[in-house]
Amino acid sequence: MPDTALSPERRLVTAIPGPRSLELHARKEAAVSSGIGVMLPVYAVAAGGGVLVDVDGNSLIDLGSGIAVTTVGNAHPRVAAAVARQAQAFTHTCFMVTPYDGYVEVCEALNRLTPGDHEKRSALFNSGAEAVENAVKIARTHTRRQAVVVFDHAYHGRTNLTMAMTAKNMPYKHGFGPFANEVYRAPMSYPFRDEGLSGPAAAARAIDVIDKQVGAGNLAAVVIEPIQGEGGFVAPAPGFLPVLAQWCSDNGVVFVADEVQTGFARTGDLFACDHEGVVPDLVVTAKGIAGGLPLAAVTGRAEIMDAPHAGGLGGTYGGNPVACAAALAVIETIEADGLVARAAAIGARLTERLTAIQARDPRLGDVRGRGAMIAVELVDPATGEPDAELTRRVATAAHAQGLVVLSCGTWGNVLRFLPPLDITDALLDEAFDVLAAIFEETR
Ligand code: PLZ
Repeated sequence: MPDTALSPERRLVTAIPGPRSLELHARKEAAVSSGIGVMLPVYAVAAGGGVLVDVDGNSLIDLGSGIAVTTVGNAHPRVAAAVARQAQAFTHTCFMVTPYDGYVEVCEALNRLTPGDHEKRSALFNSGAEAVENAVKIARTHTRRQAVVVFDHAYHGRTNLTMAMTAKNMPYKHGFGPFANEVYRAPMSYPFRDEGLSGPAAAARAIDVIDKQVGAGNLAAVVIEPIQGEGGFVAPAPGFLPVLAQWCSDNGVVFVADEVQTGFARTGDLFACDHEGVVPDLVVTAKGIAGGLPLAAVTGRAEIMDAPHAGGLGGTYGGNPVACAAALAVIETIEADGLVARAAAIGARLTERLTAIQARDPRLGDVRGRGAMIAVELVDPATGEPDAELTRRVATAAHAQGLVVLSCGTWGNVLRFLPPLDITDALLDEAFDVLAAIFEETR
């Protein structure tokens, strides 16, 4: 049996993926729909402390957190204990049948922690996409309007309504239409590709499109990721979000922040909106909220959240008690372990490492992001054209050397780094030494 012990180190004992992973992957190919893709077919047996151990005994440095989910650390002891305790008490009753206090407590915490000190209410769901859909339902009942505005490069999910809201065709939408209607797209602030357009000017450009093509009187909600995730870690220029939020407020439009990827300490603030003091009407959270258990939420102004008729929102599993126990442990951990500050420190470290590589290598077109949500956009230095091929080569080489790195971006040319916040500086430094060498080798 290979040694699969968890220790905070990069340890390569076979090729990546190793023979046991390959065996499991052959079974996957035979049993799992090929519609479910796998980025790196390394089959996990344990994870935590910034590494992931596979069935062959390899230990990989985790720079992905399962797509920004295990922010407090994988199998964090406080989360694992809370889950075990709750699972032994009861696993489900359905909150809509016979409720329990964990659900209420999570809502109280969300109401307290999300931006703004107005009176709030929350509702719990299972996935980010489901919560985004519910935010739209709530905004529509509140405003009695139908249109929804989203942005270029946006990602909001894979359900029918959220596919319509997501920008990128491949792989999310191709062949899956027809899509929900009354969804309109506005231009995003994308500093690297906007040629110096300021945040307020980019907001004016978006507002003009919204005003001329939709009309505020028809518009229920503007839904935006404060830093776009799948779309390429696009952080809008300063002033973009505040101007947009103010326009929404002036026009009776519900401003919805999709903080599914950015929320819960990820960006070096508890929520990315906090960075510019933006107070959304509704905030959508998921991913990092529960340390890996499926949970999502919509939180916002009481008068908006209470607009749907009684019984109009819900679902069998929404706010499952085990997931709620995990969320309460996550919230406690963020505070106890000082994780907001830790995310900011990780961001500073990664930015420094990447800008050092960038100084010698113009293919690194843009280093951006905040906190433990940092990315580099790779381009052809001569033309500035996106270089997806280089991105693939670097990611593949990184995987082979035991780094779990993800790519993203409309053009597939962005490498993104989303380490769990319990990762050590030593592991981060080792990972970026490996990456620096890969950039040298791919010249
Ligand atoms: N909103 C901002 O990032 C999920 C998608 C992975 P679910 N992002 C990862 C994939 O390829 O399916 C996401 C997000 C933002 C909504 C969602 C959707 O969250 O929990 O995946 O439904």
